[in-house]
Amino acid sequence: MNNESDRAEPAAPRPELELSLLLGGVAGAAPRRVRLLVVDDQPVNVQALYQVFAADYQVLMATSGRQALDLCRSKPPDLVLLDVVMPDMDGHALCRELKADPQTRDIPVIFVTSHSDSASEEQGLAAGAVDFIAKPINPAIVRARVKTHVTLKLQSDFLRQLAFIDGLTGVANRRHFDARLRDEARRAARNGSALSLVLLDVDHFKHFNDRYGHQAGDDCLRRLALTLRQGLQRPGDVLARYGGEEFVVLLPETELDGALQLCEILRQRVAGLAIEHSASRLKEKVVTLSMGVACASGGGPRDGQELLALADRQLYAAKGAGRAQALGARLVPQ
Ligand code: GH3
Ligand code: MG
Ligand code: MG
Repeated sequence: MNNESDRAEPAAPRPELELSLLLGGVAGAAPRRVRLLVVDDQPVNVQALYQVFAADYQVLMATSGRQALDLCRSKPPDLVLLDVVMPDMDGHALCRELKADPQTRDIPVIFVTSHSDSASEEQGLAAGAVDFIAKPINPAIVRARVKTHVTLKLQSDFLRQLAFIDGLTGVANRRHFDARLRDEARRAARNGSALSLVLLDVDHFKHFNDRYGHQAGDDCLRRLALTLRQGLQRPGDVLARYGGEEFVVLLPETELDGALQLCEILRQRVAGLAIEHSASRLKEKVVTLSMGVACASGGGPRDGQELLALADRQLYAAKGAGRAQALGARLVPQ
């Protein structure tokens, strides 16, 4: 969460601060500066817009449609200021391409144009632009329009993100996890790399709720989620709430021994929390997890569900072997 001093910033907050405020409540979302892309075949026009925005935004620049398209894919901006008349690919064509690609279609485009007749405006809107700004630019107007559209973009990014976040714990939800599992299984097949998956289930959690109440149970799940997230070792690792009192971790490019090492780190971290569980049937009266690990090496699983099913069987075995432990297996290629 953001602290009060963030909220007490001057009346006109800087855009990057607004972004961090918007995303600040979402666990794992790293705040970053808002990014604009200015596209014009005349470098002097690019410079003029750069001067207007450099203090408040990260400004990327392109002098051709092609270059702009490449930038939109490699370093997606939050808004594009786009010249209409350019050699090769003109502004309308670029805008249509951006809107046709799911990866770039949510980036708002504002045309900056000296053709302010209604036919040209109609054409721009049909190509998917959100607004028009007349050349020569008036800095105050450009700033205000950009601020409005950037704010709308950040709000819709935030709402889109919410659809993939678990409301109780703030980590990714099952929907997000399912999509990542599909992607990572494909990537592992393409690169011939290993992929591991860990299912984690709280031991005797029903007794925990019965003893301490559902609220305390929810609190416990939140603390576990935070601790597990802090225990992940690589930026590509994915933690999600799989449902109820179960979490799942996806570990790209990780062999079975690496996955089991991570389980040990997570076990120690959860033990470090020492959340009292006097109703546990285990000897230690603290909250513990059982973990089931599945690994597909040398090209990943044929599909992610197979990996999940194996992890589930290992989890079941870990429960049967006394809980509070991790068991793992390799997926045998057929
Ligand atoms: P085991 O060690 O075999 O996993 O036992 P368990 O009691 O953890 O497993 P079981 O599947 O019998 O019960 C899971 C319990 O988890 C049921 C429910 O009380 C609790 N639970 C599931 N989701 C939530 C939740 O969102 N909040 C709270 N507080 N409890 C939940
Ligand atoms: Mg369970
Ligand atoms: Mg359980």
